[in-house]
Amino acid sequence: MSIASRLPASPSGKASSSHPVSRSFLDTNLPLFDGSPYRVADFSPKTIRFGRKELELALHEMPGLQSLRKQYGGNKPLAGARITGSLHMTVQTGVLIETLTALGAEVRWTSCNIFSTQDHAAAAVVAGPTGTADKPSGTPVFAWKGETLAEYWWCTLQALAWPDDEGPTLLVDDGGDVTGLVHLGADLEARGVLPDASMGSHEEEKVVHALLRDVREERGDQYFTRMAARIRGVSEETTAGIHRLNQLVKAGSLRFPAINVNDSVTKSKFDNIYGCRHSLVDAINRATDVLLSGKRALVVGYGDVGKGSVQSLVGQHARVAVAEIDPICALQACMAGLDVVRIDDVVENTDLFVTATGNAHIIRAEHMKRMKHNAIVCNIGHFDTEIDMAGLEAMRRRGEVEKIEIKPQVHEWKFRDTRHGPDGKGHSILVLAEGRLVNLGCATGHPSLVMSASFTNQVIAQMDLHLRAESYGRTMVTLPKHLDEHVARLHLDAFGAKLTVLTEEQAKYIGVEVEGPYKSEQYRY
Ligand code: NAD
Ligand code: RBV
Repeated sequence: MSIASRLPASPSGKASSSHPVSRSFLDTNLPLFDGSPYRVADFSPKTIRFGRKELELALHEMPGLQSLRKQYGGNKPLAGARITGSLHMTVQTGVLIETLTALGAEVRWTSCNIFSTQDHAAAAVVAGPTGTADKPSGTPVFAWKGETLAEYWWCTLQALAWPDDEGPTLLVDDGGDVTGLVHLGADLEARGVLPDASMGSHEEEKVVHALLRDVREERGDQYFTRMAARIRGVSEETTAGIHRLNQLVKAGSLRFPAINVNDSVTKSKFDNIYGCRHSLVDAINRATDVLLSGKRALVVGYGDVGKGSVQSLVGQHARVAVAEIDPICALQACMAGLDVVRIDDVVENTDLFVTATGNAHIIRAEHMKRMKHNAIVCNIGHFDTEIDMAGLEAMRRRGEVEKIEIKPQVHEWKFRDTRHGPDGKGHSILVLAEGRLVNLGCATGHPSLVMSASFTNQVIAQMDLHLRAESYGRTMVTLPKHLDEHVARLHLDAFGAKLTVLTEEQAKYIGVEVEGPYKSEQYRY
């Protein structure tokens, strides 16, 4: 199916730009600067209604966001903020977007992954709570499920390209792609380097450089420099993005302050663990429907995401082993009663492989060649670096393996010259979501209640940056503990939990205030 036929032929609303019409970007058939108010897959009234109903149900499960709307909706603390978001365009993210706009912000959005958009959520957000297909009154969204890489980076540019050319004042990022694009664009401009696709070392980098080259040719050599100067700060959602921001801080090249949302306790110790506990098995079931009980599973990486992933599989009574590089995490796995193994020692007799390291080159093509017939291979880390998809592709080009689509985001890879498949012929493996994060590619990500805690931190971070970003300097900070405790408190009622209140005497005895914070900064939960 061509892109044009998947996208609305003429998105409603007028394209608004003072610039001449752009050339189209790579093979997208989309003008580099589209000027359209939105691009989504399906903007029919039926899809909008479905999205709206799911947003309403999700809001009920997101008490943190409800509470922020109640507390701040009246005085619009985000008035004047122009927020560009790059975060999975799901139902839960829809509720986040509409919380930001309820608090006064102007918002433009894109997804941070080519497979994670829920098209009905995107449509509902564009229509807005009171708008329709004919008269949308919501937020510009540029995202659809199943983008190509060129479409993905095109969407990211549209979310940054405000119609009046002024750009965003704040970013919400998940994984660092939008922050990285602005930084790379501005850095190349500062160094006087003309970007070119040949500068990229792999396919995605080539697309990014092609985008920067085209922007340079159309908008000159100050486009990203000016944009970066206007951006007052970013709040980053996930571990992978925090790694990238740490590298920028270390190199002294971070251009605006960053709030590390991931390391709020009510984010990483909930979303990364309990979110994955819900959504890993959900994804494997939706993708394959294979029985997990009694099967041998290997989870590579036993950090927060690995711990949630293991719990998810143990809940199905799979026989789970873990691979780790860190002795502390490996010992934690031992204490949880798990075998700690090396992938090379178990690759032939494992039924299911899950990578959760945030690292690269974890499952290599040579491993996949040795796997059992119909072994399932998937990744729940942020990027597609953990499973060697490029290695598999190279084998496919050499005719050594065949790629067969079972359904979108579920592929059989059939090895031609192995002999341990049926009848002593080639074996197959099943790769989910093309090696990208499986819970958002094959399912719908974490449930609303978990995302409520993460996104309450996001909104608090955005309000804080809007109020006083400059006070942080060009560095990365986490939100203070009393706000972390506040976010947790906002979610207790949903469970009917009754918190015990300290007496003055008890508070004095343990050296805290009655109203908190209750733990030192070093406490690990
Ligand atoms: P983490 O740092 O807590 O855990 C990663 C673990 O992997 C660490 O314990 C580390 O020692 C281990 N590791 C690193 N290299 C390894 C290797 N070669 N072999 C074995 N183990 C190795 O990070 P996290 O918070 O668990 O996040 C992991 C990834 O998941 C990140 O990319 C993050 O952005 C992503 N994430 C995804 C979701 C999701 O919904 N899919 C949710 C949260 C985070
Ligand atoms: N994530 N979002 C969802 N349902 O919208 N599910 C997971 C959702 C986020 C989560 O916060 C994690 O850190 C990030 O996706 C990884 O990209």
